[in-house]
Amino acid sequence: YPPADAHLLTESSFDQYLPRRRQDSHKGSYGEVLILGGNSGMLGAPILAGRAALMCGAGKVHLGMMDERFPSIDIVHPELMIARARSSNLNRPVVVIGPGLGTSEEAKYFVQKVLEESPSLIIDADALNIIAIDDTLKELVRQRAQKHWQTLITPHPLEAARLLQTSANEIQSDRYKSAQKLAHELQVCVVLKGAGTVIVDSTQTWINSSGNAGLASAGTGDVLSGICGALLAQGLNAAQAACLAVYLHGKAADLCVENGVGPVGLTASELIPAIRSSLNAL
Ligand code: NPW
Ligand code: AMP
Ligand code: MG
Repeated sequence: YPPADAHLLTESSFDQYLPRRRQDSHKGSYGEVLILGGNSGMLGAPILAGRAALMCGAGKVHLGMMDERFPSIDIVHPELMIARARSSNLNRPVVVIGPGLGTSEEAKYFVQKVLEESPSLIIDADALNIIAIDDTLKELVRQRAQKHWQTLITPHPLEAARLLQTSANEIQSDRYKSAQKLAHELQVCVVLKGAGTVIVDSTQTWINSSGNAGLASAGTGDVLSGICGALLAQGLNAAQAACLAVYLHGKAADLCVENGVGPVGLTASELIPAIRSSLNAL
Protein backbone atom coordinates (compact mmCIF):
# COMPACT_ATOMS: atom_id res chain seq x y z
CA TYR A 1 0.00 0.00 0.00
CA PRO A 2 1.18 3.55 -0.70
CA PRO A 3 2.12 5.74 2.26
CA ALA A 4 -0.83 7.88 3.40
CA ASP A 5 0.87 11.07 2.18
CA ALA A 6 1.74 9.75 -1.33
CA HIS A 7 0.43 11.86 -4.22
CA LEU A 8 -1.31 10.18 -7.15
CA LEU A 9 -0.11 11.64 -10.47
CA THR A 10 -2.99 12.54 -12.80
CA GLU A 11 -3.34 15.01 -15.67
CA SER A 12 -4.06 17.90 -13.28
CA SER A 13 -0.87 17.36 -11.25
CA PHE A 14 1.41 19.45 -13.47
CA ASP A 15 -0.38 22.80 -13.99
CA GLN A 16 2.21 24.71 -11.94
CA TYR A 17 5.20 23.67 -13.99
CA LEU A 18 4.21 22.52 -17.50
CA PRO A 19 6.83 23.64 -20.03
CA ARG A 20 5.41 26.45 -22.14
CA ARG A 21 6.41 27.93 -25.49
CA ARG A 22 6.81 31.72 -25.46
CA GLN A 23 6.23 33.63 -28.69
CA ASP A 24 9.55 35.53 -28.47
CA SER A 25 11.65 32.46 -27.62
CA HIS A 26 14.33 30.61 -29.56
CA LYS A 27 16.03 27.24 -29.30
CA GLY A 28 18.39 28.56 -26.67
CA SER A 29 15.36 29.17 -24.46
CA TYR A 30 14.64 25.45 -24.20
CA GLY A 31 17.91 24.08 -23.03
CA GLU A 32 20.50 21.63 -24.22
CA VAL A 33 20.86 17.96 -23.38
CA LEU A 34 23.81 15.59 -23.79
CA ILE A 35 23.07 11.86 -23.71
CA LEU A 36 26.06 9.59 -23.03
CA GLY A 37 25.79 5.89 -23.85
CA GLY A 38 25.66 3.65 -26.89
CA ASN A 39 28.30 0.99 -26.51
CA SER A 40 28.60 -1.83 -29.01
CA GLY A 41 25.25 -3.54 -29.66
CA MET A 42 23.31 -0.84 -27.79
CA LEU A 43 23.52 2.15 -30.12
CA GLY A 44 19.75 2.33 -30.25
CA ALA A 45 19.42 3.25 -26.59
CA PRO A 46 20.82 6.82 -26.76
CA ILE A 47 19.10 7.35 -30.11
CA LEU A 48 15.75 6.53 -28.49
CA ALA A 49 16.55 8.81 -25.56
CA GLY A 50 17.66 11.57 -27.92
CA ARG A 51 14.57 11.35 -30.11
CA ALA A 52 12.38 11.47 -27.00
CA ALA A 53 14.26 14.55 -25.73
CA LEU A 54 13.70 16.32 -29.07
CA MET A 55 10.01 15.49 -29.09
CA CYS A 56 9.64 16.76 -25.53
CA GLY A 57 10.89 20.18 -26.53
CA ALA A 58 14.62 20.34 -25.73
CA GLY A 59 16.25 23.12 -27.76
CA LYS A 60 19.27 21.04 -28.77
CA VAL A 61 20.15 17.39 -28.22
CA HIS A 62 23.64 15.88 -28.43
CA LEU A 63 24.51 12.18 -28.30
CA GLY A 64 27.94 11.04 -27.08
CA MET A 65 28.52 7.47 -28.26
CA MET A 66 30.84 4.97 -26.61
CA ASP A 67 31.13 2.69 -29.67
CA GLU A 68 33.55 4.20 -32.17
CA ARG A 69 31.50 2.69 -35.02
CA PHE A 70 28.54 4.90 -34.13
CA PRO A 71 26.32 6.22 -36.93
CA SER A 72 27.29 9.86 -37.40
CA ILE A 73 23.72 10.79 -38.24
CA ASP A 74 20.25 9.57 -37.28
CA ILE A 75 18.59 9.59 -40.71
CA VAL A 76 15.11 9.66 -39.14
CA HIS A 77 16.06 12.56 -36.85
CA PRO A 78 18.99 14.46 -38.40
CA GLU A 79 18.30 17.14 -35.75
CA LEU A 80 20.31 15.00 -33.33
CA MET A 81 23.98 15.96 -33.07
CA ILE A 82 26.05 12.81 -32.75
CA ALA A 83 29.70 12.49 -31.77
CA ARG A 84 31.98 10.07 -30.02
CA ALA A 85 31.67 10.28 -26.22
CA ARG A 86 35.40 10.90 -26.00
CA SER A 87 35.15 14.05 -28.14
CA SER A 88 31.86 15.28 -26.65
CA ASN A 89 31.67 18.50 -24.65
CA LEU A 90 30.53 17.21 -21.25
CA ASN A 91 29.69 20.73 -20.03
CA ARG A 92 26.15 20.74 -21.34
CA PRO A 93 23.41 22.18 -19.11
CA VAL A 94 21.81 18.74 -18.70
CA VAL A 95 23.47 15.33 -19.01
CA VAL A 96 21.78 11.93 -19.25
CA ILE A 97 24.21 9.08 -18.69
CA GLY A 98 23.57 5.36 -19.03
CA PRO A 99 21.41 4.19 -21.96
CA GLY A 100 23.44 1.41 -23.56
CA LEU A 101 26.58 2.76 -21.85
CA GLY A 102 28.14 -0.62 -21.00
CA THR A 103 30.33 -1.11 -17.96
CA SER A 104 33.88 -0.66 -19.31
CA GLU A 105 36.62 1.33 -17.55
CA GLU A 106 36.00 4.13 -20.05
CA ALA A 107 32.30 4.13 -19.17
CA LYS A 108 33.24 4.39 -15.49
CA TYR A 109 35.51 7.34 -16.29
CA PHE A 110 32.56 9.20 -17.86
CA VAL A 111 30.30 8.39 -14.90
CA GLN A 112 32.85 9.82 -12.46
CA LYS A 113 33.42 12.89 -14.64
CA VAL A 114 29.75 13.84 -14.93
CA LEU A 115 29.08 13.14 -11.23
CA GLU A 116 31.83 15.66 -10.44
CA GLU A 117 31.02 18.24 -13.10
CA SER A 118 27.39 18.19 -14.32
CA PRO A 119 25.00 20.19 -12.12
CA SER A 120 21.92 18.63 -13.75
CA LEU A 121 22.24 14.89 -14.17
CA ILE A 122 20.02 11.91 -14.96
CA ILE A 123 21.55 8.53 -14.20
CA ASP A 124 20.05 5.46 -15.85
CA ALA A 125 20.78 1.87 -16.87
CA ASP A 126 24.46 0.88 -17.00
CA ALA A 127 25.57 4.06 -15.25
CA LEU A 128 23.56 2.82 -12.26
CA ASN A 129 25.15 -0.62 -12.57
CA ILE A 130 28.61 0.99 -12.48
CA ILE A 131 27.77 3.06 -9.40
CA ALA A 132 26.21 0.02 -7.68
CA ILE A 133 29.59 -1.70 -7.30
CA ASP A 134 31.71 1.33 -6.42
CA ASP A 135 31.48 3.02 -3.01
CA THR A 136 33.60 5.97 -4.13
CA LEU A 137 31.10 6.75 -6.89
CA LYS A 138 28.20 6.37 -4.42
CA GLU A 139 29.89 8.99 -2.23
CA LEU A 140 30.26 11.29 -5.25
CA VAL A 141 26.51 10.92 -5.85
CA ARG A 142 25.77 11.93 -2.23
CA GLN A 143 28.13 14.92 -2.41
CA ARG A 144 26.06 16.39 -5.24
CA ALA A 145 23.20 17.06 -2.80
CA GLN A 146 25.50 19.23 -0.67
CA LYS A 147 26.16 21.37 -3.75
CA HIS A 148 22.38 21.60 -4.38
CA TRP A 149 22.85 19.93 -7.78
CA GLN A 150 19.93 18.16 -9.47
CA THR A 151 20.32 14.38 -9.58
CA LEU A 152 17.67 11.99 -10.81
CA ILE A 153 18.11 8.21 -10.95
CA THR A 154 15.75 5.97 -12.95
CA PRO A 155 16.31 2.32 -11.95
CA HIS A 156 14.12 -0.63 -12.89
CA PRO A 157 13.71 -3.13 -10.03
CA LEU A 158 16.87 -5.10 -10.84
CA GLU A 159 18.99 -1.92 -11.11
CA ALA A 160 17.52 -0.78 -7.79
CA ALA A 161 18.41 -4.17 -6.30
CA ARG A 162 22.00 -3.84 -7.51
CA LEU A 163 22.25 -0.37 -5.91
CA LEU A 164 20.87 -1.63 -2.59
CA GLN A 165 22.71 -4.96 -2.78
CA THR A 166 19.55 -6.99 -2.57
CA SER A 167 17.26 -8.91 -4.97
CA ALA A 168 14.60 -7.62 -7.37
CA ASN A 169 12.04 -9.67 -5.42
CA GLU A 170 12.99 -7.84 -2.24
CA ILE A 171 12.64 -4.47 -4.02
CA GLN A 172 9.23 -5.45 -5.38
CA SER A 173 7.99 -6.66 -1.99
CA ASP A 174 7.77 -3.01 -0.85
CA ARG A 175 8.37 -0.63 -3.74
CA TYR A 176 7.72 2.51 -1.65
CA LYS A 177 10.14 1.55 1.06
CA SER A 178 12.74 0.51 -1.54
CA ALA A 179 12.48 3.82 -3.40
CA GLN A 180 12.65 5.80 -0.14
CA LYS A 181 15.67 3.84 0.98
CA LEU A 182 17.46 4.58 -2.29
CA ALA A 183 16.57 8.28 -2.13
CA HIS A 184 17.87 8.45 1.42
CA GLU A 185 21.08 6.47 0.85
CA LEU A 186 22.10 8.38 -2.27
CA GLN A 187 20.44 11.75 -1.50
CA VAL A 188 18.80 11.88 -4.92
CA CYS A 189 15.39 11.88 -6.55
CA VAL A 190 14.42 8.30 -7.47
CA VAL A 191 12.12 6.94 -10.17
CA LEU A 192 11.54 3.28 -9.35
CA LYS A 193 10.19 1.93 -12.63
CA GLY A 194 7.82 -0.96 -13.34
CA ALA A 195 4.03 -1.28 -13.22
CA GLY A 196 2.98 1.51 -10.81
CA THR A 197 6.10 3.64 -11.04
CA VAL A 198 7.02 5.31 -7.75
CA ILE A 199 8.84 8.64 -7.51
CA VAL A 200 10.52 9.74 -4.30
CA ASP A 201 12.57 12.77 -3.30
CA SER A 202 13.86 13.82 0.11
CA THR A 203 10.39 14.77 1.38
CA GLN A 204 7.66 13.45 -0.91
CA THR A 205 6.35 10.33 -2.66
CA TRP A 206 4.32 10.12 -5.86
CA ILE A 207 2.65 7.17 -7.58
CA ASN A 208 1.81 7.18 -11.28
CA SER A 209 -1.68 6.46 -12.60
CA SER A 210 -0.92 6.10 -16.32
CA GLY A 211 0.64 3.33 -18.40
CA ASN A 212 0.15 -0.31 -19.30
CA ALA A 213 2.06 -3.50 -20.00
CA GLY A 214 2.71 -2.41 -23.60
CA LEU A 215 5.66 -0.61 -21.98
CA ALA A 216 7.22 -3.95 -21.11
CA SER A 217 9.53 -3.93 -24.16
CA ALA A 218 13.11 -3.03 -24.99
CA GLY A 219 14.04 0.63 -25.10
CA THR A 220 11.08 2.15 -23.26
CA GLY A 221 13.29 2.98 -20.26
CA ASP A 222 15.78 4.69 -22.55
CA VAL A 223 12.91 6.81 -23.89
CA LEU A 224 11.96 7.78 -20.32
CA SER A 225 15.46 9.03 -19.54
CA GLY A 226 15.33 11.25 -22.64
CA ILE A 227 12.01 12.80 -21.58
CA CYS A 228 13.48 13.54 -18.14
CA GLY A 229 16.47 15.22 -19.81
CA ALA A 230 14.29 17.46 -21.96
CA LEU A 231 12.17 18.55 -18.99
CA LEU A 232 15.18 19.34 -16.80
CA ALA A 233 16.59 21.34 -19.72
CA GLN A 234 13.37 23.38 -19.80
CA GLY A 235 13.79 24.40 -16.19
CA LEU A 236 11.88 21.80 -14.17
CA ASN A 237 13.62 20.46 -11.07
CA ALA A 238 14.43 16.76 -10.72
CA ALA A 239 11.19 15.76 -8.95
CA GLN A 240 9.02 17.82 -11.31
CA ALA A 241 10.78 16.40 -14.38
CA ALA A 242 10.48 12.86 -13.00
CA CYS A 243 6.76 13.14 -12.22
CA LEU A 244 5.81 14.71 -15.55
CA ALA A 245 8.06 12.37 -17.57
CA VAL A 246 6.68 9.22 -15.93
CA TYR A 247 3.09 10.39 -16.36
CA LEU A 248 3.58 11.34 -20.06
CA HIS A 249 5.41 8.08 -20.81
CA GLY A 250 2.48 6.07 -19.41
CA LYS A 251 -0.15 8.31 -20.96
CA ALA A 252 1.48 7.89 -24.37
CA ALA A 253 1.35 4.12 -23.99
CA ASP A 254 -2.35 4.40 -23.09
CA LEU A 255 -2.92 6.56 -26.19
CA CYS A 256 -1.11 4.01 -28.38
CA VAL A 257 -3.31 1.21 -27.03
CA GLU A 258 -6.46 3.29 -27.66
CA ASN A 259 -5.32 3.53 -31.28
CA GLY A 260 -4.65 -0.17 -31.63
CA VAL A 261 -0.86 0.27 -31.43
CA GLY A 262 -0.32 -2.22 -28.62
CA PRO A 263 -0.28 -3.34 -25.92
CA VAL A 264 1.10 -6.34 -27.81
CA GLY A 265 3.98 -5.21 -29.97
CA LEU A 266 4.10 -1.54 -28.93
CA THR A 267 7.64 -0.36 -29.69
CA ALA A 268 9.69 2.27 -27.91
CA SER A 269 9.99 4.17 -31.22
CA GLU A 270 6.21 4.33 -31.62
CA LEU A 271 5.85 5.64 -28.11
CA ILE A 272 7.86 8.80 -28.81
CA PRO A 273 5.42 10.76 -31.05
CA ALA A 274 2.60 9.76 -28.68
CA ILE A 275 4.56 11.33 -25.82
CA ARG A 276 4.73 14.59 -27.79
CA SER A 277 0.96 14.47 -28.37
CA SER A 278 0.33 13.80 -24.69
CA LEU A 279 2.55 16.69 -23.65
CA ASN A 280 0.88 19.14 -26.03
CA ALA A 281 -2.55 17.92 -24.92
CA LEU A 282 -1.74 18.83 -21.32
P1 NPW B 1 14.26 -11.12 -14.82
O1 NPW B 1 14.30 -11.44 -16.28
O2 NPW B 1 12.87 -10.99 -14.29
O3 NPW B 1 15.14 -11.97 -14.00
P2 NPW B 1 19.42 -5.64 -17.07
P3 NPW B 1 18.58 -4.10 -19.44
C1 NPW B 1 14.69 -7.28 -14.50
C2 NPW B 1 20.43 -1.16 -22.78
N1 NPW B 1 19.33 -1.34 -23.73
N2 NPW B 1 10.07 -5.94 -12.70
C3 NPW B 1 14.37 -8.50 -15.33
O4 NPW B 1 14.93 -9.63 -14.69
C4 NPW B 1 20.10 -0.44 -21.50
O5 NPW B 1 20.08 0.97 -21.65
C5 NPW B 1 19.59 -1.08 -25.04
C6 NPW B 1 10.87 -6.95 -12.34
C7 NPW B 1 15.09 -8.20 -16.64
O6 NPW B 1 15.41 -9.35 -17.39
C8 NPW B 1 21.25 -0.88 -20.62
O7 NPW B 1 22.38 -0.07 -20.88
C9 NPW B 1 18.65 -1.20 -26.04
N3 NPW B 1 12.09 -7.19 -12.92
C10 NPW B 1 21.53 -2.31 -21.11
O8 NPW B 1 20.87 -2.42 -22.37
C11 NPW B 1 17.30 -1.73 -25.72
C12 NPW B 1 12.49 -6.35 -13.86
O9 NPW B 1 15.86 -6.72 -15.05
C13 NPW B 1 16.31 -7.50 -16.15
C14 NPW B 1 11.69 -5.27 -14.29
C15 NPW B 1 21.03 -3.37 -20.16
O10 NPW B 1 19.71 -3.03 -19.68
C16 NPW B 1 17.30 -2.54 -24.44
C17 NPW B 1 16.96 -6.63 -17.20
O11 NPW B 1 17.92 -5.77 -16.58
C18 NPW B 1 18.03 -1.85 -23.31
O12 NPW B 1 17.31 -0.74 -22.81
C19 NPW B 1 10.43 -5.07 -13.67
N4 NPW B 1 9.64 -4.06 -14.02
N5 NPW B 1 12.34 -4.62 -15.27
C20 NPW B 1 18.98 -0.76 -27.41
N6 NPW B 1 18.03 -0.85 -28.36
O13 NPW B 1 20.09 -0.33 -27.66
C21 NPW B 1 13.49 -5.27 -15.42
N7 NPW B 1 13.60 -6.31 -14.58
O14 NPW B 1 20.11 -6.92 -16.97
O15 NPW B 1 19.99 -4.51 -16.32
O16 NPW B 1 19.28 -5.30 -18.65
O17 NPW B 1 17.55 -3.44 -18.62
O18 NPW B 1 18.14 -4.68 -20.75
P1 AMP C 1 13.57 -0.31 -18.81
O1 AMP C 1 13.43 -1.63 -18.15
O2 AMP C 1 14.68 0.52 -18.28
O3 AMP C 1 13.60 -0.41 -20.31
O4 AMP C 1 12.26 0.52 -18.47
C1 AMP C 1 11.00 0.00 -18.79
C2 AMP C 1 9.94 1.10 -18.74
O5 AMP C 1 8.67 0.54 -19.03
C3 AMP C 1 9.82 1.76 -17.39
O6 AMP C 1 9.41 3.10 -17.54
C4 AMP C 1 8.73 0.93 -16.72
O7 AMP C 1 8.04 1.61 -15.70
C5 AMP C 1 7.81 0.64 -17.89
N1 AMP C 1 7.10 -0.64 -17.72
C6 AMP C 1 7.62 -1.87 -17.85
N2 AMP C 1 6.70 -2.80 -17.60
C7 AMP C 1 5.54 -2.16 -17.31
C8 AMP C 1 4.21 -2.56 -16.95
N3 AMP C 1 3.88 -3.85 -16.85
N4 AMP C 1 3.29 -1.59 -16.73
C9 AMP C 1 3.62 -0.29 -16.81
N5 AMP C 1 4.85 0.14 -17.14
C10 AMP C 1 5.80 -0.76 -17.38
MG1 MG D 1 16.65 0.66 -18.93
